[in-house]
Amino acid sequence: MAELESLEFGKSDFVLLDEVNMEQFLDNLRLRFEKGRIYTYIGEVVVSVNPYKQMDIFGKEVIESYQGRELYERPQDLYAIADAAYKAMKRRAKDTCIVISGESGAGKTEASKYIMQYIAAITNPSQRAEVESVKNVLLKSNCVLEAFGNAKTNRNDNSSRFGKYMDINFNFNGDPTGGHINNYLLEKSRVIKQQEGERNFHSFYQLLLGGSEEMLRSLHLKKDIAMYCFTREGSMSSDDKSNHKAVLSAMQVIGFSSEEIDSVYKILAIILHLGNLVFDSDLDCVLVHSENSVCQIAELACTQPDVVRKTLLYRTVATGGGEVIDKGHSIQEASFGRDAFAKALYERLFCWIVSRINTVIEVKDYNPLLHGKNTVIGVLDIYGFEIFDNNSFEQFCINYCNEKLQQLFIELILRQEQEEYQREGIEWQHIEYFNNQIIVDLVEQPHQGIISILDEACLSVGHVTDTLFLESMDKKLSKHPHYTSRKLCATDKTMEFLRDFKIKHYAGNVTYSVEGFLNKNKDPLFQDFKRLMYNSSDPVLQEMWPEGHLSITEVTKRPLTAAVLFKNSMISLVENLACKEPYYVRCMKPNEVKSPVQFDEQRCRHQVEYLGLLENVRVRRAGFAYRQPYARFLQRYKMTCEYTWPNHLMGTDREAVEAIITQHDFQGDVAYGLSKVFLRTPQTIFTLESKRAALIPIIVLFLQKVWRGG
Ligand code: AOV
Ligand code: MG
Repeated sequence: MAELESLEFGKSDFVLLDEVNMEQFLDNLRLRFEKGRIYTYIGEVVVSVNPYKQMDIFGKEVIESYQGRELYERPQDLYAIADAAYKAMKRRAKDTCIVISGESGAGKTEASKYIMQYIAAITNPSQRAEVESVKNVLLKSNCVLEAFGNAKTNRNDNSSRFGKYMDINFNFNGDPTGGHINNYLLEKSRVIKQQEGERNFHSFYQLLLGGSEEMLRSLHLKKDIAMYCFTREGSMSSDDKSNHKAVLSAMQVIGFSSEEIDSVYKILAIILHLGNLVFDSDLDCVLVHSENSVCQIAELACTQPDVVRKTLLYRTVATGGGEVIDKGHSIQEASFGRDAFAKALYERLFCWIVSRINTVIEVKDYNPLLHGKNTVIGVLDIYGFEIFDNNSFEQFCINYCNEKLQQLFIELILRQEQEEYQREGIEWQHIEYFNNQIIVDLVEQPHQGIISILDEACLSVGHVTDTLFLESMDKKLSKHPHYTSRKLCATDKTMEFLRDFKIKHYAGNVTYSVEGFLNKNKDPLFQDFKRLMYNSSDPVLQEMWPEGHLSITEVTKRPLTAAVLFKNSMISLVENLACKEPYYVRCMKPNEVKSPVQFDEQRCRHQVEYLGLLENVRVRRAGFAYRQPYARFLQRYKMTCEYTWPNHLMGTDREAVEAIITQHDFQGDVAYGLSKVFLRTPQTIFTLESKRAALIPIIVLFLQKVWRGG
């Protein structure tokens, strides 16, 4: 049976390939993709290919058919991974995590949703109300976070523009008791500007196209995305309207009060109105062109138009003598302030939504003495590796994050293998990998790394420009094998003005434009805006801006820069994941055109290469391709041996397994660990499977006879 299925649908596990090489790997992947088998194992890692069409392999019935069965006994699926992580957590009280990786548009977010649905479906069989409510909030949170944190990019119509790590807590029964969401660096520059063909965050379009007449009127908005500078670039989607309803209802289910929901939409409206503000100059002072918008912003922000106007046009500065004065902006400064304010408003709103969800799902009153050990499954869904025509600071951070996760994959997959062999008393064999640590170091190393150099540039006094930052990198990194700048390579004098640098990432070369790096890293926002928000009589706005109470003379400390904050959060994320038992889903994108039928061999080859999948297979096979606990192995293959069928009379399960192995003459291919039997070549398991398959009809006939009493 296994053989037959192999022929028709390809090999369900890449370790079963006759030979481990790119051609065989791709042939198998293509065959399975064409046959609708989008998941394939490498040992316990799942490789997933985006089907770009709805598959009927998800849902309640499928979930039911999975329960109680083991990883290798089911059609390969995401559910199996979720189930394995859940069982390890429940049976062995181990914290586990599911790390979903792959480039932008490969299917990570969809996979994470199926995993969450699976966990929700198999827990709380007794339907206890408080557990049901936790599950409900966990599931509904997705819809809200996607609305505010996802956007259409040129690579993915629903691209995650933030990183998300969700912990789900379980009690000793294995039922969810709560959770916690960590969010990582939202791509807030999108609020004010989008690349051609892209959109702002979904939330804006949902509000404009789905908001009721009454709501839009109260927000002074019109149902027309072309009227707003910040949404004009994007186009409508047929889902915006219905998604708005879904998000509203999700917020209600989660427990947002109606005042809070009002504040959320007011903030979106303030941002849209800010985008339409134009500054003008009249002799020696700068004016706001659009008085009407100023009044609307003031009304929505629960403050006075005069205060809003002043905040937009002046900033308070402390002079050397300790005096505080108002200094008028230039037009450029005023526009810069407006944009920084719009971005900051959105970012704070997003973080506030996450923390609001967290207060609802945070485990409360958990007493380990009373309730047993509290265990956790973490699910990681981040923004995937991406290359656009224009790559800036955000892509730099996103791609660095992917380097970190690749590094973790390398370490854990090697470490796990090594540990398993050691634990079982079996010798381990090393396989060569491309280790991307060198690129991680290029970015994050103290003093010599790009983030350090960037920070140094941001913190130095005097007029430092993006170009000076590039020069500083060129000086320090010119010999680094993964760094080049166009300027360094330029022979032609005109090339001196090029402001690009290139990193040879594990997943491909990316050229970044240094333009804006310094500003995005410093991320400055005039204190006046913070004070404006802190003084709002809207409690939600006020809560979002606690540092607004400081006066200009009290603001002395330089905050950490965006890149340093991001680096620190990545380091702690990786530490957190590394101490859990990891389960991996490696997502792949079959083509660039979102086609359900096209298998673009070159693109797939590239992904197999950089994801290190061949090496993954080799590591898995170099030692032992298959391993199974003695009891499980015995249960599956006992029918193939006269000494073990129907029941063995040996002392231990291990001895019974030895009897099966000896009967088939596989001694040379097998090692006996402390709790598991290890098979070196996949062929052995093939042979056993086909022997078993051949016997099944005979056994069924026999049993039917017995039942009929014949
Ligand atoms: P990503 O999370 O990996 O990209 P998504 O999960 O958003 O990618 O998937 C992109 C699109 O591919 C989805 O919107 C679906 O249209 C389709 N898709 C993915 N997986 C499936 C599936 N299992 N079944 C059907 N369609 C699917 V990014 O967030 O951009 O890194 O950063
Ligand atoms: Mg995503």
